[in-house]
Amino acid sequence: MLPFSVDESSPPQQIISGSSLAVSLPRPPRRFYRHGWHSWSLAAWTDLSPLPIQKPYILHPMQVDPVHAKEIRPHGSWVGAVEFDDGAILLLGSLGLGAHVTLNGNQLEGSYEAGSGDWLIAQGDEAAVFSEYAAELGKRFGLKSNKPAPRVWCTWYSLYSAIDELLLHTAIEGLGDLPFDVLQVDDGWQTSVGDWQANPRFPSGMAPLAEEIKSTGRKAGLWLAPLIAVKSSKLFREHPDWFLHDERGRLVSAGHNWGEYLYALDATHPAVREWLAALMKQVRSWGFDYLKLDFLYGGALPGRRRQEMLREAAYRSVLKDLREAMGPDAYFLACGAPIVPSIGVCDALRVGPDVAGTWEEHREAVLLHNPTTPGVRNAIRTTIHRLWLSRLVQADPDVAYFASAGNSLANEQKQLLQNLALVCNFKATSDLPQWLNPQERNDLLHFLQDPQRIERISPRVFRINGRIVDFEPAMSLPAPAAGPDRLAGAITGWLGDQSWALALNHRLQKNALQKTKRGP
Ligand code: 9PG
Repeated sequence: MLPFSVDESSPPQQIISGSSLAVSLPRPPRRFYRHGWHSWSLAAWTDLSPLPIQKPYILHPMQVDPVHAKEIRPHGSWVGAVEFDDGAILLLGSLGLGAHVTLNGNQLEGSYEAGSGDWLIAQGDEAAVFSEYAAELGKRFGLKSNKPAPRVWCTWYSLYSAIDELLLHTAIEGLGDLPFDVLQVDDGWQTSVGDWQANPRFPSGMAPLAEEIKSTGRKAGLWLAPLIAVKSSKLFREHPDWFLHDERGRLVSAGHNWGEYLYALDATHPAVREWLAALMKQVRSWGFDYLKLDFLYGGALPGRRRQEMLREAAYRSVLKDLREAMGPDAYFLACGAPIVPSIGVCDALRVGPDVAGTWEEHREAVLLHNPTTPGVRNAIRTTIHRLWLSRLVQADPDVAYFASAGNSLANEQKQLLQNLALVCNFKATSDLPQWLNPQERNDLLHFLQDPQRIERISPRVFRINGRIVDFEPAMSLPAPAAGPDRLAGAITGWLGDQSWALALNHRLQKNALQKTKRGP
């Protein structure tokens, strides 16, 4: 490990090459900036105590970088920073793929998974060091696309997977002339995750749906998770050899969702590459010109690939192929996506976990120490800590809510989320038109159409059209479970690791959804 030290007389920015680097800190730090691996993984300033290992373990491949999931020292993907008592920041950030930064006592250590690469060491205030890091990444990975930021209505956060042709038709009509640029169909249209054909709830097929959306003068958007498949899919049953295996020849888990195990495609396999390109061409030929490609971390999981290469390099290479196959005119939103390897390839990147109709769940936040699960507080916290990415990519903070029906958010919580969308300049909602009262519909109209003047006053405080907005209420992390919560956490964590319990939970949620989709 290359030793390196900095003090007040060091230049504010230096670029050093090496496979691993240990930067001795001039004085003890008080906080650490953690940067999670992909869209949903936590990004936040934390104190220096160990962050409890998040539960359940079965979800690690889909929520954090599984290679570092059990690291208890402060650590992060590609970049880490420390803050000293006087507020000064020292950042260590890799300018290449497959790197990790850990705080080890009074040393900030960075190392590449394989080979070596450049590192930026920057000192200054928070805004300055992150802006420098973004600028250096931009030189190597590419800059933000010049496509205008779209205003999106998406099906997920109202209808979830319970979508069908008729419901969408009603929603499209109800949206009337609200100024959305994109109507995006999310999860629920496909036969199975892996089998990307319209299911029986879309008897007319996908092309007429895209056509109907486009007849309203908007782009048609579609959700797919092209790099993973569920165990029960036809794709997995017919091509088990297309999926990522480990050194011992066992399948690599990509997590557990939709009530079953997920597996990741080995995108270095030539047949997989052909299949992916054909899939992109197919959805484009149906008429969809906005693609939300999700669960993309599947392309960068550790495992033994056909063509041996760094896992993040394999991911970036397939991402470029997907982009090429969909064509430069398509708008590409990457979600569940490893952050740095997606820069310069997609148009927009989800920079936080999912929102939900709740602020925070005690079970997830406290019992399971899980800051990745859907919830407004988790989404705001991580997104605010990723705003420095805005100069590289359109940062998607996920949707905002306007309806009082269908969620349990307080007004201030809904407003904080709406303000987050303004700060990111990425405006989206899933609110069903029939759930909005006239006042709420009017608020949504103004949100979509009014220009905003945004000024950043401090890392967490903004002035939006003259109004002061402070995101502080969403910033801290709940204290680790204590007393009876510890036992409850152990039991909940154990249950969460049982595939049957997750499958049962999935069935219960699906049934509940069938009841609510007719209206709150
Ligand atoms: C569709 C959804 C929506 C949503 C995506 C993604 O368990 N998890 O950690 C987990 C996180 C996110 C997630 C699903 C599961 O949601 O972010 O917008 O498209 O898929 O299924």
